[in-house]
Amino acid sequence: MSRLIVISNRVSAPTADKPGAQGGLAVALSAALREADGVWFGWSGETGETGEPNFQTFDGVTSATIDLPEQDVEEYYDGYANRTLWPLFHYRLGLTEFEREFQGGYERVNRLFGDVIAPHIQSDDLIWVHDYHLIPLGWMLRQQGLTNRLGFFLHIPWPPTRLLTALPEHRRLVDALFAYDVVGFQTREWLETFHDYVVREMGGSIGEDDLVTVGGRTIRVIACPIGIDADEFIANATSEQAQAAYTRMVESSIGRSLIIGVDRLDYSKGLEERFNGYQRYLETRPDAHANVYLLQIAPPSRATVESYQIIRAQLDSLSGRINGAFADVDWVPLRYVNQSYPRAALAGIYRAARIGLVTPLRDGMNLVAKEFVAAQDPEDPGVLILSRFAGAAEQLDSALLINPYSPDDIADAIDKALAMSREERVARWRPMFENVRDESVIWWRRCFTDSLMRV
Ligand code: GDG
Repeated sequence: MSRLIVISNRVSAPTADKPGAQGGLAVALSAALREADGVWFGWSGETGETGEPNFQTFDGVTSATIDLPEQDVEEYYDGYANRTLWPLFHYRLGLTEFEREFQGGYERVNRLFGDVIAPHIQSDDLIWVHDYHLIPLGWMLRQQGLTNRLGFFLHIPWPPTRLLTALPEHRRLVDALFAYDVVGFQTREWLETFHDYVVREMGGSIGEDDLVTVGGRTIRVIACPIGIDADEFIANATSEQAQAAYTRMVESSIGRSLIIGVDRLDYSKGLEERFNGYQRYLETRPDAHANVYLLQIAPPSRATVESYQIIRAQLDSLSGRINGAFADVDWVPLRYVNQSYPRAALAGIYRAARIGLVTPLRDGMNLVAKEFVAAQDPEDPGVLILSRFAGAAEQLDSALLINPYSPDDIADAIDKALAMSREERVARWRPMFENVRDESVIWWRRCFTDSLMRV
């Protein structure tokens, strides 16, 4: 059996210093690494001179991390990954920064990853690279003479061709993807936008059996939606910690319906639009006041990037305005919380909610939507309101699908969800639940690695 080598910007496998539960991706990949005697490579998150990777094995999983010099972190991670590719790939041209230094840093760090990792690769290892931080890594590894089976999975959307061509080095970036044998996207939609680029910009062709050819090179390009560790999450939702969180929510709700939002604080998640939609609901349905409240959990992320500081300040002021305008002596319409909660507690909170409000403006997949579905009580499930622009909408199509840019759409969906009969809630929830259970994160991992093993 071949070893599996996973490479991502950060390693999220549990280690001796961070032994706790780490989310579905870490669980699924750790299980695969444990079985296949593999290694997970990535940046340690620390700044310093890059030396040999620091190998450690915890709970049967080996991780290997390197430090990066401060300038590399600024140009590669804060710069090209988070100020250039992230906004551009989420259709936010206005937030995208084009700096030659960022692109230089990106290539430098990808080359560094290649140099450091290549000596540790054995000839029949299966290599799986993750996400937009490391697009050129496959090419760098080929430069080192590696002929291994190489796969790449993109966790975020693939942008429309006309948007992508705003990136000065777009062709170079996409050319690098052709060093891989298998490239995976979250949805059919991102796959088709990629095909469009290949045909229009590269003069390539799309063949049978997911094959894509440009020049003399053919690779397999697939759609393979990521899922959650459904069994773990279902068990989570009825655990003691979840029960405690559930009771805490129910008691503090005093009969009011809870609407829940959970997101990293990121401008792609449509938090401002969500608050505006909720405000529209409150303005237009004065009779419903005091019967509902919105709990938004939003732990800060990427706080060194200016666009994240701006969105945070905007949400602080918008949440203050909403509460100032609508709150009563015994009712606060919006509880806005910038801290993170343990996964089991989140599961209990999802279960206590009447509505899950998931309104990204663009999202590769969105796992919160799937976690919300998994956590519901089958006899009396809550309603998922989901942005049609989340990758998850392809699978969770019996949710109330909305346009997150429209405050009226959001307000109407809240109204509809609160009035929905139990029968309709169950009928909408069941197919979503079956999807979340069947197309789990383990299914996703197999979907990708099976494809890679066929090479
Ligand atoms: C990228 C893509 C794609 C959030 N708050 C807390 C907490 N979370 C957890 C959620 C969920 C995860 O963070 C967020 O996952 P998402 O999928 O929603 O979003 P991104 O972080 O943007 O992830 C995305 C994903 O990659 C996987 O491919 O779906 O489209 O953008 O699991 O529960 N977890 C805990 N406390 C919190 O307060 N413990």
